[in-house]
Amino acid sequence: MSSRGRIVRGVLAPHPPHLVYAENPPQNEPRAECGWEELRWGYERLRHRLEGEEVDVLVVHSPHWKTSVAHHVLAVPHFESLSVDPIFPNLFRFHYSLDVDTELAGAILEEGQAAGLAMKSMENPDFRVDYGTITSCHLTRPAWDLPIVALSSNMAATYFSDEVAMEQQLALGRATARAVEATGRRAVLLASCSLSHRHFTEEPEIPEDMAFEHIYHHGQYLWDMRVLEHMRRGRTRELLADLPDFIEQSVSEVREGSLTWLLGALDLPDYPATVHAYGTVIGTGNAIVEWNPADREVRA
Ligand code: 2X7
Ligand code: FE2
Repeated sequence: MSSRGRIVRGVLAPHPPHLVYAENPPQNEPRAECGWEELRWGYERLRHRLEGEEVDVLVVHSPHWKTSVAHHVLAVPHFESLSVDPIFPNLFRFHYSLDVDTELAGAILEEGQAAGLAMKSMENPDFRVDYGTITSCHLTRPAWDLPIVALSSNMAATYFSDEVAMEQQLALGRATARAVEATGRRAVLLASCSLSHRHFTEEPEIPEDMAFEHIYHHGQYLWDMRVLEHMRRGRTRELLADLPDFIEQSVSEVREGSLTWLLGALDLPDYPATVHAYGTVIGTGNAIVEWNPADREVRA
């Protein structure tokens, strides 16, 4: 057991491919003029905050890697391919090349199994990594100079109820935290998801035409603000209590478990989170939110 291992930051790190498109990185084929600045500048603020920190690995939980049986963990040392967004192939054709921290992946698998969770390692070298994982990692760390660990969204329990699924994701989060500590890793955890998820159905001719970009339903906005206020006040228990209604009433992508996993890993933070940005992408609510576990120690 190493005392060095810790979660350096937990981040709500949404993955709309539009944000990568608008940044024009060399890995992405389509070119953009601009767009979604508020959210992109929020990611920039997050990156500044991470600049002075020593980080070994990014651990990401993505709603776009859905599994029906078990929580899956990427367990091949290197992946390289072209990721094309199935809905927005005009915006996201991203050539990725990434390394996986297989030791930490194995430790999460073992800790999850020991906690009674159905877990599986994904060992197919030809597996195509989902765009949620790629986008959140890219926007947090565009240099791609760190290995990652990626976790799937196990949907099995959601067919029973969102409450039961949340319990499992909290347990997976706690298992992740134990594995980070046991392997001595300094990890940044990324919950790759949007908040409210009602979106428009017709894409504007120019995707980055911001005249079309706004929330389409005031109720969705009120929900996003309620959820963010809980985060800003460190009210995680109230947040968790609200999530089933939030999921139902705003079709929220938190249903897939990324946020609940993160809150479990952070041991239900009772300290305020920093909201770096809030904005819409195709009408869905997205926020970049940072928790610094050192804030708990400061208050203790
Ligand atoms: O996957 C997404 C998303 N969650 C939100 C907005 C736009 C595109 O893709
Ligand atoms: Fe998504």
